Amino acid sequence: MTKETVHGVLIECVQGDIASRPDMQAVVNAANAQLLPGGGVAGALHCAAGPGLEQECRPLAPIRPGQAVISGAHNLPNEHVIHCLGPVYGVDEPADKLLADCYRNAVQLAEEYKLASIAFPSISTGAFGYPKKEATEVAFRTLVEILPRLKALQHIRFVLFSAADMHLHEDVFNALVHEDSRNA
Ligand code: AR6
Repeated sequence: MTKETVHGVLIECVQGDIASRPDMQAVVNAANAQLLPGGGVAGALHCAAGPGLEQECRPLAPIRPGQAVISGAHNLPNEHVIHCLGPVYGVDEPADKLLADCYRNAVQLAEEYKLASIAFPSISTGAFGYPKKEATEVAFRTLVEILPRLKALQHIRFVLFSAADMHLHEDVFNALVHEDSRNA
């Protein structure tokens, strides 16, 4: 597990299920356009949240690739769910910009709601087929760029399902943070 404070924000990568993060104010959903339960992260979050989440989301749908919307967390142990629609790899273009928009828009919503902590899954890297290393680089590059401007957020956590995905995130993050500090 990697933990490092960058520009006053604690960034960490942990292995596990994003639906059981009781110490985070917001969890991010790798959603579908209709904000329906689905599989993967969306399935796990809706299952733990209960039917109230689907009901609350209905009028917020559909969303476009790169967009983020916020809801309550219902039976999840959090205050909010931020739903992002990642790009379907090879279909929604430019994929890197749309994926970056997801992270940027999710963080912006967290800031608007004055949330101190947010947990992200690796958006688009499951059913949507985005290559994991490239997606991880987009995620961290986007976040590292906006860290200096954050006011409310103090803690960003990546929750990765597999040990391999966690190590990939650690490696990409460490490389990028050291590149960032060399350029500072
Ligand atoms: N906790 C953390 N990470 C998870 C979990 C979990 N419970 N479950 C899967 N992952 P995906 P996408 C990882 O498919 O690619 C859904 O059906 C997974 O290994 O959830 O953005 C929706 O309804 C992968 O690395 O999201 C959409 O239709 C990553 O989370 C579509 O999939 C994202 O996998 C969204 O596809």
